[in-house]
Amino acid sequence: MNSGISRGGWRPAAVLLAGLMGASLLVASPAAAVHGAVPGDFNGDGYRDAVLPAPGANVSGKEAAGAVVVLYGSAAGLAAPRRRTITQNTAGVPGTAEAYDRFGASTATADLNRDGYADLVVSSPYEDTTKGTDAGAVTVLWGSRNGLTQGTDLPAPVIPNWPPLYYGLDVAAVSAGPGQKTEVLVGGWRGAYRFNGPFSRTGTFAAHRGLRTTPGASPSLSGTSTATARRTM
Ligand SMILES: [Ca+2]
Ligand SMILES: [Ca+2]
Ligand SMILES: [Ca+2]
Repeated sequence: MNSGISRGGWRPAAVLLAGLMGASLLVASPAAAVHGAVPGDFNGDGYRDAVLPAPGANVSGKEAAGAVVVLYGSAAGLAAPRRRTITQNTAGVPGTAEAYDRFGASTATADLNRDGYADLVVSSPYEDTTKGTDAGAVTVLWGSRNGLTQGTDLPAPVIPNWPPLYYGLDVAAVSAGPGQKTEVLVGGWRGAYRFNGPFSRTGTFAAHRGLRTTPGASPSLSGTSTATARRTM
């Protein structure tokens, strides 16, 4: 469950982030209040919001279950009182906080469903699922007028002889245009997975594929399909 990362490895980052919360992040945002015009604006008020991942966070006694802290911006900048902590135990978020899930190990932001509200991709690469121990999980938290309140899973494609492992070690998201131009890339131990839009906040997407990496060989595409995201844990 805990392979790959030492138990205390995330604490220095958490301390650094705590320091940033009290210093450089508390600056005035120059953003104009235009809905949909500001990257990283989860509640569409025109002010960029900030994400502080805390994958080493203890959640209800579960060590390193993980959390992300969202600081909502305003005309006065970011401030600790306008923060919200999100875990797998938060209502509307798939899954349950368990020891060493490390929810928040990687995050990425883009407006995946093109509704004007930025969305947040959050991984928990040490999640145990029906696909195996430490198979990993990736969740999309959808932006709305009330911020990030609902999430759906972005499950690894089912590819024969290629079960996911540490799915979500890294994530990236791009919203470069409608449809297929919107993408989420998920890195795992055995390769990368690519999801194409259009995405919807009910958890659907158009297509995904696995880019398998074999030592000493060139990466090759291992599977392509059309699917609806559903948690199978
Ligand atoms: Ca905002
Ligand atoms: Ca979990
Ligand atoms: Ca959105």
